[in-house]
Order: sequence, then structure tokens, then C-alpha cells
Amino acid sequence: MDRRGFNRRVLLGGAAVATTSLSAASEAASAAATARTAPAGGEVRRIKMYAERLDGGQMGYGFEKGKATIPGPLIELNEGDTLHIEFENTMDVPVSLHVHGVDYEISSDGTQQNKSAVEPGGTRTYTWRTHKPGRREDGTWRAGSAGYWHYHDHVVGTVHGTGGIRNGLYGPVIVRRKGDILPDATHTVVFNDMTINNKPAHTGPDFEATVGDRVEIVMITHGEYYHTFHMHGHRWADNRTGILTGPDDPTRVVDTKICGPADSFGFQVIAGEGVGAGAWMYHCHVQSHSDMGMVGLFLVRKPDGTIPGHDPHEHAHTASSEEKSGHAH
Ligand SMILES: [Cu+2]
Repeated sequence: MDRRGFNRRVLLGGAAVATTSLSAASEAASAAATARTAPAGGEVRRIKMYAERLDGGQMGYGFEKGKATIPGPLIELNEGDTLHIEFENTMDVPVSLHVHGVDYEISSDGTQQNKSAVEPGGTRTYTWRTHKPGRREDGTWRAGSAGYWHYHDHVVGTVHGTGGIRNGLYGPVIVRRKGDILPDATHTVVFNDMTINNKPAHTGPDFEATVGDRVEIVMITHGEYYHTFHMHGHRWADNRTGILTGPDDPTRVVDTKICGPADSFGFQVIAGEGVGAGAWMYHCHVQSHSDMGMVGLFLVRKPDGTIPGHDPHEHAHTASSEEKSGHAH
């Protein structure tokens, strides 16, 4: 919607405004009243998870046999939840599941040092717990588990899982606090060495949305290098949720964030808010890294499904302007 259309909608009154995503987001009060929020935790859940070999020497985690992905599937919890993961190793080398951010006993650490790895063909149940924030008996404040976290192997290659992580054994964990705003979709971006999600250079991954969608990004870094995550046309708050709580929230708003190995953060944006549809780049902003292909597209469609100015066939070459200019047209 262009700005003229936007203003006209505002003039039509509150009801019309609330039905359009752009204007709903501009009216904090109305957004707070209609956005879906996370429930209180306290559930005990059981899931199955598998580690598998994938093509090209890669490895992945999955919830079903034969369906492993890189990154592994999103594990979403609410503060107070407990998760029992029955984890099966279908590979021919020992592997594990090690998690950041949540509570677990040493038997769920997922390391060789305390014998919590899983031999080929073996199964082990890892238990993750989460807790709400609160006051300790001594009066000090204890943080809750809520945050954007991640899991990874800690065994393949070395006792730090260096080979497992390099091959794709990693995935996202989100722990939500009661009342946290829920997104329409969640996407995971992992800067792993010089790749994004272990994909070949200049091949994304791309993420799709329609203008007005509330899109959540979980951003994780692994490997050898420090990077700067950057997204075009969209900004977020540099705090736990990536969202400002109101007009007086002093959290800095950013569109880049420096990230190093095992870092994780997350945020939500309203797709195309104030800027409209388009093929919005996201990439590492270390120039040599982006030139080498650490770039993907946030494809924000108009409600009619089109993306202005976007030719999907050009994508593979968006980062190689030198190569292009070398061609005689
Ligand atoms: Cu980089």
C-alpha cells in the first residue's frame, strides 16, 4: 500500500485501520490488543529426534526418520515447560545433542566427558527444563529461561563437536515468556563458517512473506568467524525479544548486529512495514563475506503475490556484479 492509501485508511477510522497490517503496527495500542501472545508454560512434553547423515557429507537433526534438515527443526518452549527428547543416532559415528540457555542436569549435557553422547544406533533421552524469572531466597533476581537459544552436536570430529557443527548438526530453540508476542512465521538463519545454513554461496536461503506478516528471525552463528548480520529495510530492538515494549523503552533499535560463534539472538519484523514489498536482502556485512556469498533474500510479496522489481532467475548473481559487468551485453 502506498502512503496515500495508508493515510486514506487512517482517515476512514479505527475499524478500517485495524484490518490493515501496516496501520495496525503503527498504532501500538491496537497492536497490543490484537497480537497473539504466548501462554503460560508448565507443560511436560515428549518428542523424538534423530541425527542423520545427509548428502554431500552433511549431517542433520530431524523430528522424523529420513527428514533431517539443516538447520534442525525449531524447538519452541514456554517458560516452565519440560521437554523430554528421545534422541536416536542413525549415523555410524557417536553424536550428541547439547543445548544452550535452558536447564538440564549433567546427564543431558551431550558431551563425551560425562558420557552423555549417543553411540551409533543408540538412543538416549535428554531432558530440558525451563523456568520463569523470580526472586531467590536471598532477595536477588534470577533471570528466566526465555530467549533465542540453540542446540548442536558436541561430539562429532572433536570433543567440541567441531565436525558435527561444520556438517550441519545445529538448530534453533525459542523459549517464550507468557505474554510474548507470537509471530506468523519463524525462520532460522545460521552463519556457519562462510555459509548460511550450510548452503552453497549465493544460494540464499530465501524467506517469503506477504506485506504485513509478523515474521520472526532466529539468528545463530557457528564456526570460525565473526560476522555482522544485516537486513535491508527492516529494524529491530536489541533486546531479548527484538521488540520495543512501548514509547519509553530505551532499547537501541538496530538493523545490524555483530555475532560470533555460538551467539544467538532473535527478533520480529512486520514484513515491508513502511517500505513495501520487495526482494529485501539480508547478509553478512563483512564485505568480503557478502562478496563470497553470505547473502539471502527476504521476499516480501504484495497481497496479489507479486514482488516489484524481482526476477527470481537473477538471484544467483545478485552478489557478483563484477562478474556481470565483465559480460558483453
Ligand atoms: Cu561474515
